[in-house]
Amino acid sequence: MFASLAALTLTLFGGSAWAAPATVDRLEVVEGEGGFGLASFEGGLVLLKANGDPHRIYKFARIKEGTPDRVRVVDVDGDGRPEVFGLGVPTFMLNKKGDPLWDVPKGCQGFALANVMGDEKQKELVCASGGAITVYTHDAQEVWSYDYGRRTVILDVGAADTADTGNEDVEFRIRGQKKGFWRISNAGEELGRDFEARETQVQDETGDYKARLADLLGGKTSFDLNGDGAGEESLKVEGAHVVIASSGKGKPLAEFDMPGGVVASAAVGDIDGDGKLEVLLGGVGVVRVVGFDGAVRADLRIDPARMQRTPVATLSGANATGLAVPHKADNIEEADEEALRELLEQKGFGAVKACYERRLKSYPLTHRGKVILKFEVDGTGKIRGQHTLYSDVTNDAVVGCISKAAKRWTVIKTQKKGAHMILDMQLGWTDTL
Ligand SMILES: [Ca+2]
Ligand SMILES: [Ca+2]
Ligand SMILES: [Ca+2]
Ligand SMILES: [Ca+2]
Repeated sequence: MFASLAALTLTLFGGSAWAAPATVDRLEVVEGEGGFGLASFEGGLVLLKANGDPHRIYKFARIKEGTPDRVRVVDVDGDGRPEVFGLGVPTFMLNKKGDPLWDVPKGCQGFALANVMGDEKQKELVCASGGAITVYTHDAQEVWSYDYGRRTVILDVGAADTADTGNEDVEFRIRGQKKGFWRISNAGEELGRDFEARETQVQDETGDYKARLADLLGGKTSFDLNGDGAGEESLKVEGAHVVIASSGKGKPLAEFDMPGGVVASAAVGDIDGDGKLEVLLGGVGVVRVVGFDGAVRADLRIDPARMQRTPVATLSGANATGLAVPHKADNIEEADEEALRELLEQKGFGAVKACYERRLKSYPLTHRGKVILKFEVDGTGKIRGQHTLYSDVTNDAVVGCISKAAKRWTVIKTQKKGAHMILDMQLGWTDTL
């Protein structure tokens, strides 16, 4: 009787309450202005600041087939600083700020970075999804797409300069066909199948990550942690015991047991650009940030089930012309402002916020950014037209929703023909662990 009750309890709570925290099996430091640490684990990645605050959190599921890599860190725009790619469902690329620039919601079953066109320094993104191969520029513009039909599953995407043109052709394998690769020219024309793959994929910036990690954790890699130019520091890990040794002095700079009992990953780099290095250590459900002085700066809890994205929508500017009734107001500009404020307080901006919130809930990779909309107001105070003056939130659903909401607004004090108002909005989010 007891046994069956225990089994029942496990079944009931197995899904959520017993979920294990994620093991951080890869850490990187992306240096430079606005730099960050990158922690990757099954279920997502976290970008973090030097003080240990989460900067951005991205959750994504593993693609069952294809590449075992979960993240790739490669400089695709040629500015010397790597970009971060999440390879799963969704598959995405982050810009310098750590914000989404490009994404494929269903994920790429096959993914490659190659010089398909133009400058060699600027890599193109090759994504196989939904039976099609699509090439994008480093800044997310579509170059060409080749459709093999929805039922085709494309795997093992690569690229090679087979015709010695300086640009690479795309190669791939289709599921169920063991031999022979298909090839498409760099211009998107099918060259046929049964080729032997000559794949020359762009390497991850971090090279052979696991070999490098072993050297780092075994104390073989030394670094000048405190920036004094002398006394090289090194990291030695035995089980959960961590020693940051300084060869110049007898006493270690830091010595502790890793919370959670395991060190699964490590990285050393200058996250905040102050010239002194930080050490990141990843374990089960935790990332520890150690400062140049050996002090523990933060322990971040890594549990995908607890991670939250909260939308933040703010009105950074608004102005109106012609809303106020001229003969009723002494100061037209003030009266216009008053009318606009009334509208926004009573019904306006809440609707804008709701539009962004709803979209972010259904798709967490919705872009962040600025949206400036101009609304035309008719003599009855109704919104009659809307123009997008600026938007880097490249999602029409958000702007469309705002536009729809605005049609229900009424500007109470308008009388004048040709009245309009301009709303300058900032749409984004904050992430918490
Ligand atoms: Ca770059
Ligand atoms: Ca290129
Ligand atoms: Ca030193
Ligand atoms: Ca630093």
